[in-house]
Amino acid sequence: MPHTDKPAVLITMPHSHYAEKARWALDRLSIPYIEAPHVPLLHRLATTRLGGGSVPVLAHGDDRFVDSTDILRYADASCGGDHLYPLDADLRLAVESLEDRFDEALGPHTRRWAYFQLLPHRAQLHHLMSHGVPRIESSLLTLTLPMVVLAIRKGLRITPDGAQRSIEHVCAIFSEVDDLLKDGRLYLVDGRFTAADLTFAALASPVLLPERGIAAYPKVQDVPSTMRERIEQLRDTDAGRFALRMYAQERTARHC
Ligand SMILES: N[C@@H](CCC(=O)N[C@@H](CS)C(=O)NCC(=O)O)C(=O)O
Repeated sequence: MPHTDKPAVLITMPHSHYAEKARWALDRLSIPYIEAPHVPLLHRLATTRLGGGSVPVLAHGDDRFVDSTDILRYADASCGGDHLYPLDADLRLAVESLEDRFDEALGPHTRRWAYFQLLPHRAQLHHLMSHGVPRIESSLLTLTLPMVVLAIRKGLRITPDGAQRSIEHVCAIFSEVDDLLKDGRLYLVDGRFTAADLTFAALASPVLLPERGIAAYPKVQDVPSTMRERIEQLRDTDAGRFALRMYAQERTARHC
């Protein structure tokens, strides 16, 4: 922990699932922090000032963490370790490799598919992207939303084909998790909640919309019917049920 009494500051966008991954870890380990949510594009003013780019960024004293995995490692180490990452080297490796796999092969695809579904629905999108941000940013988003949508469409290559490929990637990762769970285990590694479970559940949240999840997310009954049907299919898999159970049972504050 740095030599400061001030709480850490977590820069986020309200709908970001990587930000949710970091927020979950900080909440779980009861690390004091203040969240500073920003609308897309303006988030870069806050993150670049701290030496980062994407969200989340965590600033604590003089320390800066510009990637969700680094934030989880920092949170775990701040509490003496063995909370999100086992001390045992082999188990830690197993947790870290699943975390990397979900970071690389799940998070970008749940995001692309969900954006494809929601980008045409401007009122819902505005709500999603402005939840909790400074009022001035919420007003500005009314003007900048077309630019934000264009930037997201181009930057993440949001096309019908891209969305189709992404949902196939999501299903492949869900099948991998289904296979891991086949032996009846309750958690992915080490019989207890770790960064692997947290990362899977947080990064799957755009395709599951868990009730205790990201506050800005719409309810499943309010999303377009094609999106809702797919979400219901994914919820009805072992991996989907597992992620929802992690949200129901493990999205709680614990003292470290
Ligand atoms: N590897 C990064 C990925 C974070 C990421 O992709 N964040 C997205 C939001 S979900 C973002 O900030 N996109 C806008 C940008 O890159 O400026 C992490 O784990 O923190």
